[in-house]
Amino acid sequence: MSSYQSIVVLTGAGISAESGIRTFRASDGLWEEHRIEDVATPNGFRRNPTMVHNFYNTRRKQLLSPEITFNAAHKALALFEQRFAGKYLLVTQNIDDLHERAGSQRIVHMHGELLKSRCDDCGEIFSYRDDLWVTTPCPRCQLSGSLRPHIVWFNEIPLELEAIYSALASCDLFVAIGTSGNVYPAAGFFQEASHHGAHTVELNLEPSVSGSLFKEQHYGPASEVVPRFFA
Ligand code: BJW
Repeated sequence: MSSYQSIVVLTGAGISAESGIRTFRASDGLWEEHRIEDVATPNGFRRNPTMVHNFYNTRRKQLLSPEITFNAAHKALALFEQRFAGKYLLVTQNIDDLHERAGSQRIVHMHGELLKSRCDDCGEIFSYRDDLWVTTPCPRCQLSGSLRPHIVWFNEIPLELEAIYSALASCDLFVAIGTSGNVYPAAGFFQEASHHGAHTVELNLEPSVSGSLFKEQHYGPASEVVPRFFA
């Protein structure tokens, strides 16, 4: 690893699976029980904000429950960041805060954060650990019913793309961890990095849809393969 000067790591739901947070596309995943159009699109929220708030309130409560803690994979990334002398960026698609709890600092939540809310009217973002209701007024502009989860839904533009593409253009190592490669633009990041000359690595429980296109692959639970790779 000491031969690399600039590293981008992309994480997905698989890194938090062993912490007890469900992934999306597994047979027991979140999308088996909920229609994406209902709970993860701007139209779904417009149609039934109460149902969408309930969906995220339930997940917020679960994330804050004592049994949910970061695992060895989150910790290995945080320790690696501390000792790596070069440029490093952790891009996560996850909306949980387990990377932060493990100690990661240079991190971008491209699909938003579960413990934040945003005012649709004034745009202010708030730390939010309580249940969010349709009637909760915006603490800044006082408008009622304008708060929404600070989440990037389908057909919305992911966050901090400029910083991400800039890091992808200059990295010499790109590592994707625990993501199925189904959701764009994140699913195309390895090709972007590779196009600019980076070595690309997939760490996953099983091959993702584009696993064979990575230059190096290691398969197994994140709590085992990630600490081994970043040792
Ligand atoms: C383990 C493990 C263990 C298990 N150890 N591994 C056609 C029609 C309409 C739209 C599109 C279209 N084609 C493309 C689009 C765009 C669309 C898209 O990609 N759709 C696809 C479904 C086709 N994308 C968007 O709309 C995005 N926005 C966009 O494109 O804007 C336009 C634009 C972009 C760029 C520039 C300019 C304009 C927005 C996408 C938002 C995604 N939001 C969600 C919901 C977030 C909120 C929530 O959590 O409720 O984000 S969807 C969901 O999927 C979530 C995740 O971040 C994301 C990725 O999932 P992930 O992490 O890969 O999880 P899984 O479950 O799929 O996979 C888990 C993996 O872990 C598996 O591989 C397992 O093997 C592994 N694993 N246990 C290691 N122990």
